[in-house]
Parts: sequence; C-alpha cells; structure tokens
Amino acid sequence: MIKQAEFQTSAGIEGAYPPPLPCEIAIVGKSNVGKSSLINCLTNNHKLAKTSASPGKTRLVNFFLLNKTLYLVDLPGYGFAKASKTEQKSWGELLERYLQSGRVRHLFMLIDIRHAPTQDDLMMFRYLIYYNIPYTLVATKADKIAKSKCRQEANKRAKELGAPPFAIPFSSETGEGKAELLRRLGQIFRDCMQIEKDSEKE
Ligand SMILES: Nc1nc2c(ncn2[C@@H]2O[C@H](COP(=O)(O)OP(=O)(O)OP(=O)(O)O)[C@@H](O)[C@H]2O)c(=O)[nH]1
Ligand SMILES: [Mg+2]
Repeated sequence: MIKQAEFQTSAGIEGAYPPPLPCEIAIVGKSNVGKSSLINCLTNNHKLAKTSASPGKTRLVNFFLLNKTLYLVDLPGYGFAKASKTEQKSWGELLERYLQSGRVRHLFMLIDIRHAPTQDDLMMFRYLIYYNIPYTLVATKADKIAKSKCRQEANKRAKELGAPPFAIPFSSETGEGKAELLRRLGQIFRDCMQIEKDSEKE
C-alpha cells in the first residue's frame, strides 16, 4: 500500500543524488511509453510526475519518496528521434550515470504492449542483463488493445526482447495491472529490507 508519495529532488548530469535508502526502484523505457504516468497511477496522484502527449518530457532524474521509505525514480526516456544528437547524447549520459551509480535495486522496464521492441529497447535490455540489474517487464497502454489479448501480447513483447516470456500488462488509464505491479513493488521492498538486515549482521 502506498500511503504517501512526495517529490524529493531532481538531478541532472552533475547534480547530487539524495542520500540512498535500502530500496530504490527506477523506471526505464522509451520516450512516451508512459513512465511518468505509471508513477502517478501507482501513487494515485496525477500531479506528482509531469507527463506529456509529446515525447521527451522528463529530462532529469526525478526521485519520488514513497511511504518515507523507498525511492521510485523517474528517468528520461530514450529513443526520442526528434531530439538533437547533442540532446540524445546528454540524456544517454544522464541515464548511464544513474545506472552506473550502483543505487538502483530494481528496474521496471516499460515496453509498449502494441509494438515490437525497438533497437533502443533491445539495447536497454542487453544493458540491464549485462550489469545484472534485477528487472520486471511492464507492457504499457494495455487499454489500447482488447482485454482478452493483453496477457498474450504482453508476454509476446517480453519474448521479442529476449527475456523469459512474462510482462505485466498495465494501463495508467484504466488501472489494469496496477494491483499486480503494487504486489511486485511490495515484494521488491521486502527483499531489499531483508538484504539490508542481512548486511547489518555481517
Ligand atoms: N492510452 C494510454 N495512454 C497512456 C498510458 N500511459 C501514458 N499514456 C499517455 O502517453 C503519453 C506519454 O506519457 P508519459 O507518462 O509522459 O510518458 P514518459 O514515458 O514519461 O515520456 P518521457 O518523459 O518523454 O520519457 C501521455 O499522453 C500519456 O497520457 C496508458 O496506459 N494508456
Ligand atoms: Mg516522463
């Protein structure tokens, strides 16, 4: 249960990140896939993360503090073709700097339920496998296809990515998949706390 959610801070290419917590979950995916909308949906606050119909809205690493105990991190999207080469490069560097910081405990990787993964999605997925970052695949905009096909299509997207064939069908519009994703978040949180407890004993 998310009882409380607040914006903590933003960081650009040089800005400081907030003091770490045992649990930090970040959201990656191409521009416009629905990362910021997912944060708003999970926290029941449609004004928390800024969203936009045009891609390239989120340009900083944004930290949201949930229940005063864990960070949910909104990241800029990749693969925004209309952005200049310089802009694309600096967003890439921002993303890489964050992922390399060693803070992230789990990634929610978002893919559009309607489309096969892009080259950028494939690159992102290879990256997180290479760096051994635990992840959950979420297939967004599930309201755009027939409900009866959601499971099948979401799993197909995961398979196309080269992952085991499982993704959570999700819609920020209808709340489909919200309960499932919140359960997942709860599990991740408990795992993080256990790891923290174990490391204190050592
Ligand atoms: N139909 C539908 N539209 C969605 C859903 N999620 C997001 N959108 C729409 O998709 C657009 C992009 O949403 P954002 O949440 O801003 O996407 P983002 O991934 O944060 O994009 P960047 O910040 O540019 O990387 C907005 O117009 C949203 O209203 C969804 O589940 N269903
Ligand atoms: Mg965004």
